[in-house]
Amino acid sequence: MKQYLDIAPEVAQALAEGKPVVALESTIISHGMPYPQNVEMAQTVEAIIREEGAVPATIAIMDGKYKIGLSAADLERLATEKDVAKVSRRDLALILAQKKIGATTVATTMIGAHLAGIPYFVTGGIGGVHRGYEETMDVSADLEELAQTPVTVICAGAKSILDLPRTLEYLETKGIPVLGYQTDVLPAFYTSKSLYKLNSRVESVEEIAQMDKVSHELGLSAGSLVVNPIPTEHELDAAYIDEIIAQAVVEAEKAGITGKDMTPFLLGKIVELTGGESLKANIQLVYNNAKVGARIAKAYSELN
Ligand code: PSU
Ligand code: MN
Repeated sequence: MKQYLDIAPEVAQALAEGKPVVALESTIISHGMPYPQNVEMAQTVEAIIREEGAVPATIAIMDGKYKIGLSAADLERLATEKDVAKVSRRDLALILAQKKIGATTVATTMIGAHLAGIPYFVTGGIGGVHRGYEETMDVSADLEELAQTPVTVICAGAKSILDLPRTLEYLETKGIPVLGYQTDVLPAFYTSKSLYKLNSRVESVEEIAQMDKVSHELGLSAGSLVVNPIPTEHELDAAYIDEIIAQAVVEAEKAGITGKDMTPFLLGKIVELTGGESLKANIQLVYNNAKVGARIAKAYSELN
């Protein structure tokens, strides 16, 4: 597998020296946000991670390689090109073999990070069990990846385009720790709180790093989730955004959207229906996750 890795020199050096590195996904750039906010977000997230003293490693598939650490030109390509594939686990081999350009989801960013030896990955929200899954069987491959790949994912919970309580049940079944960072309840992406109580709460980045160390030493080989609430000054009104999401879900059904197109469709619809308000919140929560994720990665590197 390593023959397919193309690790940027700065990232390789940081890893060799045991310095903190934070992985970032690229589907959020190519399929999760409109241009030009997507590329601006991608650059700013990297800058925040650097300010915190860690090295960012945005991951994507390009030229038959799993690229770990991208240039500004690579970010621009992912943000603007029309034929960027959304690459989940099942797509990985084909897109590499065809030497196409592909954006990595949470699942494939975890795979790449793990291959490169990066234990931390920052994003906005993960995929999960979709509403109406009883009919569609739409459960994101992100959850299966979390069950088998030992990377800690820092996110702002999941948005209620998903069935949040069932997503939590699935995570429990698969043995995936969900740590509330200074929260008792699952954050719901656009809002800092949901109705769903978590099993575990942590107060500090050091506690998270210590748990990760034990988990790796035990060889548990599962990932974990750190759920970090959106700062309250940036959150949206719960009733307002729930209504918008419900409307987006109905429109997806009407339009006959299925499979990998579902999440990007819903994200786009929500941006449209909120007149861009949801995008602002989305960007701010990613920045907040980058700050916390870099601090956890630093605490972890100081333990080793
Ligand atoms: N949630 C977001 N923004 C995103 C995604 C999810 O708020 O960009 C992306 C992530 O890359 C995630 C993927 O891994 O969607 C999940 O897609 P699916 O539901 O098709 O598994
Ligand atoms: Mn799906």
